Amino acid sequence: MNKETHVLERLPEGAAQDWTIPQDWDRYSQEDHNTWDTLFARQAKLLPGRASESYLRGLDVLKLSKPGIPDFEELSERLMKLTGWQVVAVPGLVPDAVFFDHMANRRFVAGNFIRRPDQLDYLQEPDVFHDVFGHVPMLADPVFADYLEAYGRGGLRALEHGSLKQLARLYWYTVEFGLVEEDAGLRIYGSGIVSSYSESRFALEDPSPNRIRFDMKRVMRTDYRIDDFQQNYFVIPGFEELLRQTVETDFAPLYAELATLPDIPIAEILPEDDVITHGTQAYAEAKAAG
Ligand code: HBI
Ligand code: FE
Repeated sequence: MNKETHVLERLPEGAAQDWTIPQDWDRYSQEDHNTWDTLFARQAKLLPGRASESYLRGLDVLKLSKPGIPDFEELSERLMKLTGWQVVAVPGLVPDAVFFDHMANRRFVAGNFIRRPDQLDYLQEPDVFHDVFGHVPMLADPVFADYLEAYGRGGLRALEHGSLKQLARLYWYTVEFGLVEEDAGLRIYGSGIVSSYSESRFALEDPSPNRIRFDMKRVMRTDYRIDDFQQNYFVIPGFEELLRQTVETDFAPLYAELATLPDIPIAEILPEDDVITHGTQAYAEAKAAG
């Protein structure tokens, strides 16, 4: 999931003008399907009681437990009926403008390859397990579906303002690594967490990371790491509130204001933060000490 590096620069041969490619479902080997099934079984056991109700409902209504790598056409048909979204295949990390344009039109781009059996726990580029298992269930939630479309439109505007860095942090701390406070307690919904065997427990249960109530401006100032577990998780009160703030925020003045404010170092807690867990940062410090 290292997004800073391997973004494709030129339209690959065989890709359409919108950078999509056929999923080519028939080309997956039995080993590929087995990898999906292994990853699926591992996560399915961990997620009840940890993942958001919306996420678990999406997994169920989209029938993602069916064995083997999902066929995007079949998946899109189900998703289209629920929220009007589709899943399209791309050959890797596509340019930002392409990524946002698909999103603004309710098309979620997904890698069509799957990690090798010796890479079950870590890989740099988003594969079909991260993209489909991690992201797509949330798109069956009508409110989250609207949020991601609004984000896509916001991304296109951020490109014009040169404020992509700030907006990308919003994506990171919600879509990829977000937590939500539900009646039953804290739950995970970020794709990078729900698709990770170790981070799905770390994000909720480990004393190391900070867990801070979501504030749009604060999040947009906060650095993040792409190489290891997060040191901060931001907690939304619900998806309605996330959508409301995203739609109601006038981003042009916000970007202008952000340009005058310093970035917030990764693990720093501010006096005005609404803190749920003041993390020990023991995990990150042990890693840094080698
Ligand atoms: N392309 N396929 C793909 N998947 C991503 O998550 C992605 C991308 N291109 C750009 C991008 N993400 C990020 O740079 C934006 O979130 C800012
Ligand atoms: Fe992702």
